[in-house]
Amino acid sequence: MNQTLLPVTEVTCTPYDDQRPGTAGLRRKVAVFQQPHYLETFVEAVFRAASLPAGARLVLGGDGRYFNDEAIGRIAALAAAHGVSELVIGQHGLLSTPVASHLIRSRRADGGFLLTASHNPGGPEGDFGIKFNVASGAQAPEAMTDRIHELSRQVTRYRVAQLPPLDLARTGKIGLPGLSIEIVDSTADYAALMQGLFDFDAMASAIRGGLRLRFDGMHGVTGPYAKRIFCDLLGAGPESLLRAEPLPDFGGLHPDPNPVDAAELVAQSLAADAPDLLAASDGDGDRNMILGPHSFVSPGDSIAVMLAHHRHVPGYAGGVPGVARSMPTSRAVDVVAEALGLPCFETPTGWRFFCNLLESGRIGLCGEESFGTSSAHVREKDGIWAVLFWLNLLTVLGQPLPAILAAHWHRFGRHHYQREDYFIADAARASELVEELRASLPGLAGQSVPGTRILAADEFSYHDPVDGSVSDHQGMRVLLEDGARIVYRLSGTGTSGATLRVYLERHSRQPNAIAQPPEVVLKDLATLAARIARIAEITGVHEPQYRI
Ligand code: G16
Repeated sequence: MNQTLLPVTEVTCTPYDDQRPGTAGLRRKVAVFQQPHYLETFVEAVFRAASLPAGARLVLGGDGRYFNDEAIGRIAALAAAHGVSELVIGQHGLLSTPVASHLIRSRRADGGFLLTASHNPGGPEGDFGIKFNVASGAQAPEAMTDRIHELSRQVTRYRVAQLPPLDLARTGKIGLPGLSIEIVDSTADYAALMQGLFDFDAMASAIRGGLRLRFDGMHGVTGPYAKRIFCDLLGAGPESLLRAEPLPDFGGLHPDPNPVDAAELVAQSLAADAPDLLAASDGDGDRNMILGPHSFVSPGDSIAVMLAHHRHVPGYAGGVPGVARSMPTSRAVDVVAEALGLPCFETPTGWRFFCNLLESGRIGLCGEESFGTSSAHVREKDGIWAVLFWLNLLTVLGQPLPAILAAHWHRFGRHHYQREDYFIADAARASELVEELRASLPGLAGQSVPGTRILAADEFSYHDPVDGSVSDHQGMRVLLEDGARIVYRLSGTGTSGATLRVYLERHSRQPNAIAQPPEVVLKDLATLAARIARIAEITGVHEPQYRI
């Protein structure tokens, strides 16, 4: 018997040439996505590259930024025309990135579209993005994103089904010919996942006993999840949440949880009556920043402390098989892994590189300098998970956050760390800098520099131990004889110009040095890094736009 299907229209178009996904999906200005057929061309290329089974099930949602809901309707129309038979969509079009990954896994979906430009600004003048995650919940691997780009240049026609307008506010099922759409309130699913990992009774009791939490949602997607978990389930008061209402333009702010963009929270951490734990998450809920009274936990320290104490947290009490960090991330976690006798993997920047390691059971925790941390519970980084991990640690260790950090540094030494971001409006200048630096690498080893010598200089290449793939040109590193390290790479998440990231790191074991702030300990390294790469001469940019 023939099944009745939605009417489908074929549309002809001219392909675009610029749809190569970056570090995490395709990110462009909203105006670029609003060009005729731009979104459809990319999504069509994803469908062609993904080769989904007939009657596939997909998850669909985003961080609520401007253009989110319109994109959901248009992607749903393409999906139906491609024979997708089930769509799971977040209520109000909202799904945080880790929750989308979780839903893909828990609903046994064949993949999902995540509509986000993460921490990039939103609104009509801001950025938009589309990311495709595969059936494991992981971001599409590099071979697939290369294929998507190749196919996007060949799309001259696509098909769309005619769907009625979707009411994304109302949860429940919408039955259409050949297509079932389920609008889900994902906060319950996510809270249940977190309850399986953390000791909610102990955390609630600590909050009842006076532990004070402050969470800044930065008007991104995490507000509803934070309210459900921190307030409804753990009993924190409403004053614990800041900017917890998702807004399409993030209130005009840059929703990036770092000390510069979340300066207000940092100021609260420095007040005399600072809460015990302060944290922020980004637009799509995958990044996190952790603070305590007069303390900032750098992302590299965060994953290191988590690893050192993971057996105290119920979901990790059985231990983890290993850990991973991206190459530019501080090596603080390596020192802990070595002490625990665990393997520590070094991957390129980009969460997708952790996913094979997670999927094959080689690692149980991973983290990145860009304020991302997570575990094998999903295949994305997870902001609220990181906050709960720290809250659980404060509860079981019974020590204030600054004391936990100080004890960690006392035992393992401190990896002073800083990232400098140089915004270079003319991307050609940035490419020139990279080419020149690459050419200079072989001659750097052995050169004397103030106070020490360059031990080695190379370009990072990753050999994936699971699928054997090789990823070249993943950042240039300069190692000094005193153990300090400089790393250079270009950002893959921006939407205009180029951003050169310079990562500085020095490991200190002496109490005097440990007590110093990173900007003091790393000052000479910053000067050396700028000199080696001839940043000012080649680009005309003399100062970083950000020091994080
Ligand atoms: C993405 C990736 C991360 C990466 C970060 C920074 O994060 O998922 O793995 O570390 O970009 O990338 P870049 O240095 O190339 O700008 P998000 O939170 O933006 O999705």
